[in-house]
Amino acid sequence: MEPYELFKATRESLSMNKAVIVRGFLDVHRFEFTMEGLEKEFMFLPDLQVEVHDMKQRQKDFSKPFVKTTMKKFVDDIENPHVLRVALDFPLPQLTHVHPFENLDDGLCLGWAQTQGILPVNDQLIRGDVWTVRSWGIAHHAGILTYPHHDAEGACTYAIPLSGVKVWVLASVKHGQVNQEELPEFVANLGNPERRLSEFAAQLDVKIIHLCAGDLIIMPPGQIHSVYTPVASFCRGGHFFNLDTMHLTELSRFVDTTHGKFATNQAHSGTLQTLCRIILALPYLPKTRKLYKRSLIALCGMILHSNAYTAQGEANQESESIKLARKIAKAVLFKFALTTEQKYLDFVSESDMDMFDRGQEVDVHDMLKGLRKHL
Ligand SMILES: O=C(O)CCC(=O)C(=O)O
Ligand SMILES: [Fe+2]
Repeated sequence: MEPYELFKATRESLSMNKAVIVRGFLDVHRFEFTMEGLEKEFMFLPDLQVEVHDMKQRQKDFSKPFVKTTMKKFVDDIENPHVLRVALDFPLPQLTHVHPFENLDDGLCLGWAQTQGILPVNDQLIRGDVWTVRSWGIAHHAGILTYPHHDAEGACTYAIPLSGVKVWVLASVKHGQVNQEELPEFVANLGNPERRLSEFAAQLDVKIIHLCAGDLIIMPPGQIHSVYTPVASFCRGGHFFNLDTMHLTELSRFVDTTHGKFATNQAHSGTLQTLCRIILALPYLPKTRKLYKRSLIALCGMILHSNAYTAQGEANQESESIKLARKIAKAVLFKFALTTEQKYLDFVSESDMDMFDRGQEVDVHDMLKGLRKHL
């Protein structure tokens, strides 16, 4: 398949809540999961302290699995049968998603790259995680299970094992089995280590994928997944936001807000800034760029009613970009007669609607163009 066709098909699948797998995507035969290999590939500093999850600690207290070690010691322990550890989230900002998939990242492509004529980036304090969540590495010792969860903040996630194998379990709620109101509790129960995925067989469609070195998986926002790593493995991946999956981002952030500490693995505070930047680009979208009703409304609602999505204990943010994005968001929601927060929340939680549906295509480009005067 031509790269551009592959990109378009992937964007379409993600917006329909379907994960995408590309076998043999990256040539990884030169990569070696040794300290030397990591130094060569990523310039890792062997003596730098890293915080890792230790499985003995996790067994004692599920919420406190952390221990400090060095990168070198972590890699040496791959051979040690008494130590079982995983190092999550090494930021690897030097990596970008591999072509053609870097263009799925509307936060970067539309938002941060193309709105500087509207609001210069140089004048804005940008949260560090805008930069660090976009690409990272995870390193596993052999035999580690990551319990079912969805990734934080309603981002899409991609992952490519560079070595080893991963048994990647994708779980999706069967049509009509769980409604929006029940979803936070349901996701929390799924992630409870005392429970088993098989207990939820009536409500879930489950697919088991063996992800080999070089294979790529891209998951839509909120995708429930559990991962077993049978042999030591290094995996690279990243998070991104896409305009056509905003209805799923909204749903996932709704779950995070309600049951945050169970359902997610970390918080990404730059999300709001990136979503604002995507909104600033809306008045400039060409007619060829399709817009879907529920996805567009969800994007605007997450900004205009941002307090509804602030994770417990997180401070509200105010900035020039939020003020400007709110003007656009308000006008869009007005167009759909969603003039109050309650009307908006009723719309996104409407029980007749499939909560994973992006909605019908809407012809609002002329209306959006008219909003350029606010910018
Ligand atoms: O590899 C794992 O154990 C977990 C990976 C994961 O959950 C992710 O990349 O989102
Ligand atoms: Fe995950």
